[in-house]
Amino acid sequence: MKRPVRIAITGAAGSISHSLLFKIATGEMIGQDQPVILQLIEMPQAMEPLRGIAMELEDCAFPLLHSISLHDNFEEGVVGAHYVLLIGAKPRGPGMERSELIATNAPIFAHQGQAINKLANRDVKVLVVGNPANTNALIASRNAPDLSPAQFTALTRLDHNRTRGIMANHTGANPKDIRRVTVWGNHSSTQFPDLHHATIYGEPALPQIDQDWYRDTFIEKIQKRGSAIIDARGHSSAASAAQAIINHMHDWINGTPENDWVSMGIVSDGSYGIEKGIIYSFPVRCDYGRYQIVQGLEISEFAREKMTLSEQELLTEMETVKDLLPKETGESHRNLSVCLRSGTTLYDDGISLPKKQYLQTDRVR
Ligand code: NAX
Repeated sequence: MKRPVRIAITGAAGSISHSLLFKIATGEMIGQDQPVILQLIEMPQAMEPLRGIAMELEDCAFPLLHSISLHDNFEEGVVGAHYVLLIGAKPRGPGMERSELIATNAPIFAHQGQAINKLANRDVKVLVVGNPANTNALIASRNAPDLSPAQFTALTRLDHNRTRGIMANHTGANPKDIRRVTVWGNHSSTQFPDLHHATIYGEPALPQIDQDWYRDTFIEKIQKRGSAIIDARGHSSAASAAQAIINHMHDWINGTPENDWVSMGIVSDGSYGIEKGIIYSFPVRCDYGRYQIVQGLEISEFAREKMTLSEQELLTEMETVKDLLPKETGESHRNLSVCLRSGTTLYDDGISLPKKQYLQTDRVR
């Protein structure tokens, strides 16, 4: 049995976490041989519901769940973390503009970036889920000068999975036979679900579907899927977001399948002409706990236009939060050639958080 790893999660009593925590504890995220320590972080007013969730986790008797600690303070909860999932964010209220949402959440992610920089494991892998995910990831990363920008990512895997799922339903193929789809850009309605390089049963996907349907219906359907789910359910995607988080982290840690790639929001190194330094969703392949952008894909005029639109949106968002982006990290974000750092050097670091400890077992020490 391996030594346990520390996973710090914000928004741990929220809807996404309610599906996610149980999947992590069964080993779906990292592996069936990897014990986990959950460091759950919430707002002070949500600590009691969080305690209830910890009780439920305990009641599942998961063999891989080494211990749980509960925190209403980010600094305390992120100590020694090998993985940090930033899910908690202020939700968009009725009539709230996207720019207001950005401004409200920005200082939280600046603060969290600083704390991760100081207190997390040096090989930490960070995934930002809370919206606006790409820009929040940028803020966190720019506020972590001692870590590599490549250690910070934003979730666009839900959009990637939606692209495959809806294509599978449309064509009758099994989702596993739909490969090499890409979601470019921002996790917003400007994202571009690209099927130009996709395959179905190993053959190019586009000739197998109606071009007008792809351009006029499919793209918008993916872009607006989040809103459609809110309209139908009255709440934003939760279980599918949890599944996407599992997929994103699993593939980052364990590698992507042969003959395929995934979409991840990562710092742009200028590939495909995208402005360096923004967090943009690219097609990536992962191996040994690292990722690299898939190079050499042909970009049509149609695709370029859509990719640029999303890039422009991210540049505008960056402008909105520029006061929270320290100048000294600008250079490291603009001059990143390959996205490599953070392998799988994971070990028990001997840190214990006794006061906040909820569940402790000694099976895997
Ligand atoms: P919920 O409102 O159910 O839960 C959020 C939880 O976060 C709450 O319990 C709240 O108390 C906590 N929280 C808020 N600020 C916090 C902070 N500073 N530190 C610790 N905890 C904090 O939202 P949920 O449905 O779980 O969604 C969470 C976030 O994910 C939202 O911002 C949502 O917009 C975003 N999403 C992002 C997706 C993506 O693909 N990137 C898809 C799903 C989702 O829409």
